[in-house]
Amino acid sequence: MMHQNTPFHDFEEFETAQGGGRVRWITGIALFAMMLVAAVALGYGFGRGTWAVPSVIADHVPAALAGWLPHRGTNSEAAGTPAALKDYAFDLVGAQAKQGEAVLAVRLVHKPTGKPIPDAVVFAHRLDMAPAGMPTMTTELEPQPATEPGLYRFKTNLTMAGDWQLSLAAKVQGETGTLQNQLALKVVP
Ligand SMILES: [Cu+2]
Repeated sequence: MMHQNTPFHDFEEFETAQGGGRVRWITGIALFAMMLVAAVALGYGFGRGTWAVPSVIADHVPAALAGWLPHRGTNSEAAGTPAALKDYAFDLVGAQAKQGEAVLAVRLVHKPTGKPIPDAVVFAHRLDMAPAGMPTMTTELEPQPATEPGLYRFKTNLTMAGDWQLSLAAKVQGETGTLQNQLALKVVP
């Protein structure tokens, strides 16, 4: 064959190539397409929470990033929370909200003492309708200034009535690791 190791230079060359070359060319395209589909499927799985990042990787990701990693969507108190942080929890102020624009407030408390934790770095990284079977339906979350210590607020738009889930992560001063909580929110029309 003429072009053992060189790719085809133009379409005409492809057209006039003998069977072997053409088959290899088509196989290459098919392979690429399959990889593309696999990659998209994997990404979709991550988005839906079907896949979780293996702990081997997740454990070594900087805390600032960890909150943004995809994680399984169903557990309330995420399994990834280190033991020292099990004493901390988020509480949603008002488990019910009206449909439309809203400011959600969560309180971060140290459970044994009941004290609010004011200086945590809090990420509200996802608000979605996974509990209503719509894990891909998400809405915006915009951090707002705190109005009292230990209270963290986020502006959002609750576009649909039903069951929502707020995924939060926090770095607590003096504690290693990242606290991860998922809070249920009921939105009424
Ligand atoms: Cu929905």
